[in-house]
Amino acid sequence: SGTYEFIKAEKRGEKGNVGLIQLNRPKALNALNDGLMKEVGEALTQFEKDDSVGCIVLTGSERAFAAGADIKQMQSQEFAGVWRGNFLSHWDQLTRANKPIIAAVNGFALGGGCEVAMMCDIIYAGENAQFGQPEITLGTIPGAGGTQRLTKAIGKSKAMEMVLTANRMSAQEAEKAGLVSKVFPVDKVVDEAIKTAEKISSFSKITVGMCKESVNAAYELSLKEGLHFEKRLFHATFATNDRKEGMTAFSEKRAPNFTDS
Ligand code: CO8
Repeated sequence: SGTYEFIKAEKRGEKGNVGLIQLNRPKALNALNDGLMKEVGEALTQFEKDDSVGCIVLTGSERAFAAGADIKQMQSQEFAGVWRGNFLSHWDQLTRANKPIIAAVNGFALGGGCEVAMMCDIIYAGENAQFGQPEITLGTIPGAGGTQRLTKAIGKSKAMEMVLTANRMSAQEAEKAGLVSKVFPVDKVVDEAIKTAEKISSFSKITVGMCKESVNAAYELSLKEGLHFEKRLFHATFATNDRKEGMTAFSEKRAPNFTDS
């Protein structure tokens, strides 16, 4: 893992099979400037390439996951420039990762911070987490999925209310609404995310990748197309050594030894 200005990246877990990316711009509550998002992309590329890493955890500090896109960086921008440069379009690199990403969210996850968490595959929240889309207070609108992924995650009425009022949602409400899968004490959430990531990393990377791809297809495809896609991937697992090993190990009452092949 290289040296970064705005993030920290290291391998964690007993077997070093978890890639941990920590947003580290504490004075600005991890506001997501261009440099920070570029570094997240670089760390992600490293962990995607690293065969020993099976799952990635993205976190911030105990006070803030991220308080949004960098407002000071956006303040002086004008329409023609952001349109021509397709401003912030590179953020979606997170959504193209093959390996699963768990967001471990403490404190503020606002605007782009909430959107980045929603780009991840699983969200764990600390008890102090607060999710919100306050863009409307700045005269702008969510631009990285806040009107789309949030609506799919918690439904129209709750999403509409958050986007139109800027009201924040607590960790407990977010769990109830299905935005996050589990809530933990603040000082435990990263460890719990790493534990889950270690478990995911213990399975075949091929199978993990197929599970992720297939669940994500549910967001894009009709039920009929999605079921067809799933069935084809299911059939494809029968071409892998790891499917054979998994079923053989079960029959022989022993632990499987997956080789990612
Ligand atoms: N951008 C830049 N700086 C920020 C940001 C931000 N989003 N959030 C906080 N900071 C800075 C503050 O300016 C302050 O800096 P300084 O000490 O130099 O004044 C420092 O962080 C600490 O913040 P506060 O003093 O405000 O701390 P408080 O505890 O009083 O308040 C809050 C914390 C409530 C989180 C408050 O900082 C806040 O409201 N922040 C802005 C939240 C926000 O509106 N976020 C949405 C931004 S817009 C956005 O994300 C659009 C996304 C579009 C993405 C499109 C991608 C394609």
